[in-house]
Amino acid sequence: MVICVAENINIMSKTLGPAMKERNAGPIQDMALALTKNGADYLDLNIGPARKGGDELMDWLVKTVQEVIDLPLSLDTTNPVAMEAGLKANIKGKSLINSVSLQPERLEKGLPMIIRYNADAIGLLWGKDGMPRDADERAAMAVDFIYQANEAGISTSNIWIDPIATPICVDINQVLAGLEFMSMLGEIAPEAKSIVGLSNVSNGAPDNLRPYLNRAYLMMLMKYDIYSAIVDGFDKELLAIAGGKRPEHVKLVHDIMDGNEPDPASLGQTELEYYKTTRVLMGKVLYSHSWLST
Ligand code: THG
Repeated sequence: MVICVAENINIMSKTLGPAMKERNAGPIQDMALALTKNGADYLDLNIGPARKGGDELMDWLVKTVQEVIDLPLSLDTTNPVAMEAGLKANIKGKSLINSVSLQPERLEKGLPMIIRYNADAIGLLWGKDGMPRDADERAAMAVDFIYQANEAGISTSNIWIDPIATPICVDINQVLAGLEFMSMLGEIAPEAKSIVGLSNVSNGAPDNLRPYLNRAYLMMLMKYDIYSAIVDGFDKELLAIAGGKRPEHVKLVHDIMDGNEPDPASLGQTELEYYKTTRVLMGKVLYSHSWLST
């Protein structure tokens, strides 16, 4: 079972963005109920950088959502004042702070909030010099993050490490580095949890094809016991995979990763799609928007 954090309540959304700005609860509560019904485990409340009035917005958003559902919340903002407002407003379950990074200022403000509000936090592997370039840099940053959290009195088990997924159409090497890092994390910090934003990988791909990339990448990460994922909570097939309900597809993907390639001619439609997508995500085939039809 992979914990699913639904990403859909975000200020970039064409419908919910305006609803947040107008403090129009209806569309947001409808979305929260729909995501809960689909089986999401957490709801990510993403208000972005929210420089102006972020604290009021996050306070309102948490209360609005908690009027209708009981799921734990992931509070997604880079504004520490808005983050604290959300932590204060939350009256149900343990909050997930999304996120604390290795940037000195975010670390300084973020770590004490974990303690003060008895929260979990996503440890985003983003440092002074930006994004890590490969799996080893991710490993070094994960060790550094966990060390600093422990020094501040935080248990490793409260940290969900996020290696930062980036779009396949921008750089396949980062997709591979994320996987390689996940294969290392269990040894680096067995008590740490992990989380990956699956939709980041398919960003820029045609909308109707994004689910193939998201689902295949999830199955690949499951080989290394990924703990949780940030997901499109309306992709029911993805939620089924995360819930352990597609063992035959997961096995196919893991076999391909192990070099046990099936004969493509023997595969059904869905299996063939996962076969092609896994090979693209492994870097064996160059990504293009038409990867499924060639
Ligand atoms: N790690 C962590 N937090 C994150 C991310 C991550 N938060 C933000 C992001 N990545 C995860 N959230 C989203 C939200 C929406 C989309 C992708 C990731 C998305 N939205 C559609 C689009 O842009 O085309 C629009 C959908 C809509 O209109 O609602 O793709 O990696 N810790």
